[in-house]
Amino acid sequence: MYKRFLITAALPYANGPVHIGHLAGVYIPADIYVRYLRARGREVKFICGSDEHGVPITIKARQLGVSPQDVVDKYHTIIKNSFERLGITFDIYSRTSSKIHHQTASDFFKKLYDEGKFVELSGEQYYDEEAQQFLADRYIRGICPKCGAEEAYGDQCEKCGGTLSPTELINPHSAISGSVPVMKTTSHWYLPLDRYQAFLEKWILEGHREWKTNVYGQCKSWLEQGLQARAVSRDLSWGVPLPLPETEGKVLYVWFDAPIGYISNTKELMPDEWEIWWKSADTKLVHFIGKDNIVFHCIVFPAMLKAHGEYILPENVPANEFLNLEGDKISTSRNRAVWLHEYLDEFPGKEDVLRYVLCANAPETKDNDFTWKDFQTRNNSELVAVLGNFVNRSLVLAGKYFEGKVPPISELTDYDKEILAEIPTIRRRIEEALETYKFREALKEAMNLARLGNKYLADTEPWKLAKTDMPRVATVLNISLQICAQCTIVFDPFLPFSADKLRRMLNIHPLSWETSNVNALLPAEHQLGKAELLFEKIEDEVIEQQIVKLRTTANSLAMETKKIAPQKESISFDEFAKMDIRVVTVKAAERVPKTDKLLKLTIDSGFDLRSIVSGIAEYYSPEEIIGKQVCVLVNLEARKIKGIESQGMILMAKNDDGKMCLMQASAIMDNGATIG
Ligand code: B3M
Ligand code: ZN
Repeated sequence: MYKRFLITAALPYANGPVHIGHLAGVYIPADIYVRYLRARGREVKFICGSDEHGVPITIKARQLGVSPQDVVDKYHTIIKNSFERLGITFDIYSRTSSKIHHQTASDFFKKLYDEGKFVELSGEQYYDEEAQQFLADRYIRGICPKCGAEEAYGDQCEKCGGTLSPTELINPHSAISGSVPVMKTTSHWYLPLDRYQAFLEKWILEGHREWKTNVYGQCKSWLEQGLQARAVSRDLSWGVPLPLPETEGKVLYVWFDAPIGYISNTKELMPDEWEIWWKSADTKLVHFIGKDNIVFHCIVFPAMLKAHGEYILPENVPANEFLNLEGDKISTSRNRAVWLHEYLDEFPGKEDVLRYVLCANAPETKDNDFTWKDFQTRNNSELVAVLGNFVNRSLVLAGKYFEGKVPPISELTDYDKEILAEIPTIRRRIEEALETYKFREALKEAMNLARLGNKYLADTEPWKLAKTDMPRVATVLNISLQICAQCTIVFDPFLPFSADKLRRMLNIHPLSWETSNVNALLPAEHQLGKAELLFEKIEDEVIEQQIVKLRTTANSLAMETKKIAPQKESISFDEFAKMDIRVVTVKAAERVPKTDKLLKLTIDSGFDLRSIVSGIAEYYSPEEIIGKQVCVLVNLEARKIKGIESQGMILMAKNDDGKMCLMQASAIMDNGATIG
């Protein structure tokens, strides 16, 4: 009933390369699905592009000392190129810094604005007076109130994973200038999602019970919590400027503009027909994403589309879970990943091995783990030993006994008929699995076709009949070669490079998926091509190298990109002189309950005893620090930390990686000795 299929894949942030987690989660399943739809003769457009706005990109730009445009130009090219090399067949891979996207996104916003679909709310937000800009949550750092971790972000603590709001941070400071931010009033526009609660409950909870359980479940819990209004604008200079007067310095929130990138990329691809793809009920729209993007693709973007009123909604959002690497999280910032462009350089000609392993091991319903050992095992004992072995034996025997031609078939035994009858059954199982986004299962069924061929050869042993019953050898090899031809069809969505190679060995053009008559695929006397190895074994040392590489780069690159905090704005001597820093002695110390980083200290300042709360419990136990002479800024305004009055701040030295140590006088001094 659908006339066309509009398939989108999550727009990767252009602040780093693509890694195997992205591939397993999003891009390989999407490409398999699109290749399958095309093989079935359906009209398909496969849409993607770089997501080039948002705070992570501006942070990366600051880290590298370049502009955000430089960052996205670099990574857009790397990402686009590596997808092409892996055979990901987008019809367009564009980018959200394009003019057409800026225009499309701001028009989309303006329509909702003019129709009163937004609410405008003013509120207090942290502002960096030195950098003269409002601070997005990611740009505010401070001590996590939940666990005491230093350098927690304004929206999240990476240490304990707690969700934070900037005002909860202890000792908040700007990640841009390091200064203490001030609260300033700013206004933003919000999409009142609560107004779409009833619609979304009906559309999802009643209308899409067929969605994957991990997706349906996440939507259900979001809806049960009750939807809140979400900001659609931000105080940032990098992004799609708001199409409203007096809003310079404000841009569309990245998660408002990015999904509209699917529309603008389609518009770029088909300037005249894009609307039929996005506005006709007989278009099937499917979003391929990772699980962290479910709420944006199932709740926020559909609410935006509904608010706009002219667009269709996604028919399915088959999100995958996460892929881990050697038992731990993949981390871009810690360079703990297998980067696609590096894999392609280090494993030339093995694109399909990665496609195979990441599909066979895909985190379709739960997080899964990629190990280099499993990569090797699946290559050697599945691709080489089953599919490669079957194809090679069929072609070598045809070369040996029939001059490389497809031999004629004579009468069929019951076993032959059984084998031939199994082929359409396996194909049907592959189709059912692919139609319902079960790519692991579909690939397993495709491998069952190769297993069927392998078993058929092993059971009939044509090489033993060559002397006595050539007609029988001919029949067995004819059927084996028909199965090889079927393999070029069913493996094409998964292993396009190998399917091409197998077609060359069989000397055939691409066969239509709809060809169901297995006997007619390769007519008798058809001249085959040269037999080659479809896959080659991967040796232990190759895998060992990758494991060693992961162990070293996962730390070294973080070291290489270790950033020394930039020098702060210069200050006058008078400003410095305002600080009153003293040598003091720690008289008592205890852990702050329910935190793992905070100590409550009682210090003798020479003129009083006072308490100070400090985030040093990870480096000093109470016993270790009692009796030590340390340096304290005694005239810092007192503040409550976890309910404890803290009067001053202990001076600590801190590395880029967070390691800290006390600053101490090089000789015993009087308590209260001034430091200046
Ligand atoms: N840029 C990818 C991510 O969250 C995000 C997807 C946008 S799709 C519109 O990693
Ligand atoms: Zn924390």
